[in-house]
Amino acid sequence: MTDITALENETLAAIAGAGDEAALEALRVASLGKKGSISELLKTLGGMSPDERKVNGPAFNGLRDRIQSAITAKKLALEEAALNARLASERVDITLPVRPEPVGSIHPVSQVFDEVVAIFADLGFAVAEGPDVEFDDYNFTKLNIPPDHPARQMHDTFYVAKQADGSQHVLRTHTSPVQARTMLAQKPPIRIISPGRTYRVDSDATHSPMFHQFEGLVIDEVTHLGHLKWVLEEFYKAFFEVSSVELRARPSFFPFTEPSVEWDIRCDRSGSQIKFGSGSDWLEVAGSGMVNPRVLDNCGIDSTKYQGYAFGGGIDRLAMLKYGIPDIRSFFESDLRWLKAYGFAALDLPTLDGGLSR
Ligand code: 2U9
Repeated sequence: MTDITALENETLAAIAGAGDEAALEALRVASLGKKGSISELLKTLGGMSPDERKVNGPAFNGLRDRIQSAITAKKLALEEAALNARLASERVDITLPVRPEPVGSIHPVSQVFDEVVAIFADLGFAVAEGPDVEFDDYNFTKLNIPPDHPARQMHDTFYVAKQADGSQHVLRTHTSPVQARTMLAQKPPIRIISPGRTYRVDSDATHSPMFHQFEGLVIDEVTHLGHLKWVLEEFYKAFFEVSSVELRARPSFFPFTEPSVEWDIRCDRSGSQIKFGSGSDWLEVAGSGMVNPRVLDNCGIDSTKYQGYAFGGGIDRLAMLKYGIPDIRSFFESDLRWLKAYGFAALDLPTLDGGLSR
């Protein structure tokens, strides 16, 4: 028995002193492994008389269990110590200042995109998104532009090869299909904007084959052109960061709205930079109208109960106006020197409280 006590004390002391997991594993093999000291001891039980086994059996097994528990506890302690050492050595001081030199910048189109979203969010509009490659049906037919309608020619569409089932896809020519999808998916009241990429076969200083639009849609039991005008005024005031704007309405035509209205904003072009809110010039800024009841019916909305207004404008064009960028093509040339000149500080998200553009 003295031998067993000595073996236990010796093994427990070695376990307590193990410096790492490899040393502990070596100790486990030396005591509990196939030829380990305790395993050898257990083997001697076979050659003992029943009386001897009655005394030594529980003693040997107890020894084995206590050594096993000590090894398990030590293993856990070593793992925890290793993890703590790693956490201490890999610690990152998140209070350190960012790199002093600016390493990237926000593209003006992204900046204006975020500004538009921030302003309309403040006016209670949710953002809706949809695919760039769209069904011909959603891009045109549901919006009251049936096949062979002359209005399709206004859109200079990029067509995608026909699908095996004969269905036709296009690169969306406006974000209007997002509104059609929203009306098909949810019940009024609806109050959304759909900013995003749009595509048309067109390229010059003021047109790009890929450009960005924002469109808005409000559907409720009572909506009218007065609401629409107020929303646009609030938007342009906030966007151009002026205390007042004046909008002028001109009758227009869009298949998806009836009546349709285009809006000009009062501006001053006498200086080197265009100014908004005063002056004797006018600049076209948006198209709009009351949603054509046919479009409501096509999109599952009861046109006898609900009515709505919609509007749309160009995001790239807004960026050109606000930040004095003369050629739309420069947005997409990936010229780093241009981005350095026109880019915005990263992490400086536009908010109405913190300031839209700084
Ligand atoms: C639905 C119903 C009506 C969206 C509208 C305009 C007028 C418009 C263009 C102006 C210049 C976009 O950037 S631009 O090319 N848009 O003039 N958009 S009304 O009307 C809708 C949309 C969806 C279901």
